[in-house]
Amino acid sequence: MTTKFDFDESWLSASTLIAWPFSKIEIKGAEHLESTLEKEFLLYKESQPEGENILSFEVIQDNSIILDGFKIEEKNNKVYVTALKPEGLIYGFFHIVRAYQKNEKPELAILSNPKNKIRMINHWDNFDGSVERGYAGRSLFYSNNEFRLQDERFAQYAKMLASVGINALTINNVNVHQKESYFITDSLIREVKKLADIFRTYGLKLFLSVNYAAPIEVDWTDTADPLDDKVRAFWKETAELVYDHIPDFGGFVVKADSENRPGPFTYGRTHADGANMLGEALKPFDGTVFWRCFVYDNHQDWRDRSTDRARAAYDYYAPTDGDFADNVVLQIKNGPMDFQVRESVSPLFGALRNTNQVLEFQIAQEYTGQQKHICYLIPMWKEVLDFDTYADGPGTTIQDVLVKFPENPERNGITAVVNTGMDENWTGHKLSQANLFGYGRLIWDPSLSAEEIAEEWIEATYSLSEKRNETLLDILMSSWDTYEKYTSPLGIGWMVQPNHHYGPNIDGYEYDMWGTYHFSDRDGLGVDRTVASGTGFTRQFYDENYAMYENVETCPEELLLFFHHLPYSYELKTGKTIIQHIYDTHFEGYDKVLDYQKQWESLKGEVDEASYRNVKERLEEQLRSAREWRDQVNTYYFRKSGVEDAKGRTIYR
Ligand code: GCW
Repeated sequence: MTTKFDFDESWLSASTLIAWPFSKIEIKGAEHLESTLEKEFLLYKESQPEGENILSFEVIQDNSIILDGFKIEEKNNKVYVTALKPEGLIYGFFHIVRAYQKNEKPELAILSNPKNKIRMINHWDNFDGSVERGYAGRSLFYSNNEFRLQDERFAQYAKMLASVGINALTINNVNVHQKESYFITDSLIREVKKLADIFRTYGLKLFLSVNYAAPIEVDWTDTADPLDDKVRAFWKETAELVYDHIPDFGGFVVKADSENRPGPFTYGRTHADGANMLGEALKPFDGTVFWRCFVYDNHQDWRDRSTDRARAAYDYYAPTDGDFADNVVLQIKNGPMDFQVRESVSPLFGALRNTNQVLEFQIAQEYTGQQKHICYLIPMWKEVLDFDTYADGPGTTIQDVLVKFPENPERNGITAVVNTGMDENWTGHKLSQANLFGYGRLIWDPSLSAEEIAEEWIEATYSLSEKRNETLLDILMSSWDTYEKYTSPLGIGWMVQPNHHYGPNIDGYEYDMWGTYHFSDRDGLGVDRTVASGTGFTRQFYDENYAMYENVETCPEELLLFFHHLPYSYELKTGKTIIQHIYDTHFEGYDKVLDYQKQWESLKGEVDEASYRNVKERLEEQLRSAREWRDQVNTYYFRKSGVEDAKGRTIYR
């Protein structure tokens, strides 16, 4: 019925299996996941029917396995997958699928434990079927204010997510509008339950984004004051209703007092008051509240040079460390601004020592080409996870912080805004699938390299010759750098078209209220965030990083203009001036897209026709857009600075 959307469109294709030596499956203790394992097994077996070996799954006690990890051992023509939980068996199964997509006789023995407990995705889907920052068609879940009936497609999706270890999801936008406020009420909870039932069959826990002002929105009361008894009663009864229908419901994600969304500030209360009130309602059911920290002044006056949006989350939340209930988790974007192609990490990581926390990435390519441009994001995320906060001396990476603070964290992990929709290939741009796949793989095992992950995706998705494998790998691995080159330089960000955020508009946000400025003038550009002469954002980091960023000599060059305002004539380590660097990178970035076109053409016949056309068409748009970026940025800075390109290339006057 839904063959259009079958798993051949994802990295799970049986057609890329090199072998499948198993003819029989044995399962013990897999509980609600037993039939899932059986079903999956049959699918792969049918495609390679000649196997003789036995694949055995069992939930056991084993001290070497932690959380929902798994162990695989081989003995006498039998492969044993063991885990502490049924979910671990599923992850073990897909590990085996990947192994046979890569190799005819893979070495299967492995102990694989996830680094992060919570491995989540967030949908920004609206009930009307639109997707906020969605670039892969309409919402998977809704159309015209109704839940879609696409059970098979949802099961496929659940399977894709589980295959890379994702274990939780929200299904609606964090901007919860009026109609979506009813998801947690009697009128719609049965529909939500249907989805929870499907996702559960692949081990995923369902969460909902909720409107902080839901008690007002659904006409229960006229306030959302967290200390008001009626408000508390609303949330308590709501939690009871939700868990009545979905006993393993995960909990709520909340965007409050953020970008005009309601929140406790309206009532003179703190975010701990608001979040803890929700935490209390969910506590009897062991539910979790994810409270987003994307809180800043979005009515800033560009004339005011003392306010710095980058400072906002730390300024508010760092002093609240320890104020939040045990089942409340602060959800923090990777950077202090907003998913730019390059920004520093959020200094809240390492500053919050007694607070549950999840890091939020954006798989959806809002600021990185909107799934029309190729931008493989794993290298960026790896840099974030590997960043040394110095919170407990050298070597306290963000990844360590997430498993260390608070002590024995029960609810920490990583979440991300997802990039999927109704498009046949799930992600609009076929190569964007690598970001979803890679996200799951990376947060399961952050020690994997971006390259290894890209290779895994390529091998799971296509059957390419070795040479073409390398071609595609090269495209993916260089794509973030390429995108950065032809867009905004040296960490400055924000030179995008307002609202939809696609394509260049250098001054589009320069005199706006969002706190997103680059301060370019005739002499130079960049945001001075130093203590010495700027906003003092640098001081939010531990001493070592503070010193590194504060000093222009030691500030990493890719973030130079994120932290400093510098003249065009400033000389970089390459010996180039900033203005020459701007010209060079913009020409190089564009040229690189020309290379991608040639490289992609060489893959014709080796990738399926649908992929081939999809990427080819999108590369045409990427080239058009890169040219626009190149010429607008170069012209803009030529006009500001009056400095000629040393290489005499065409810069429009
Ligand atoms: O990046 C901004 C997006 C908004 C989004 C917001 C957020 C859901 O442009 O569309 O709103 O971030 O993260 O809350």
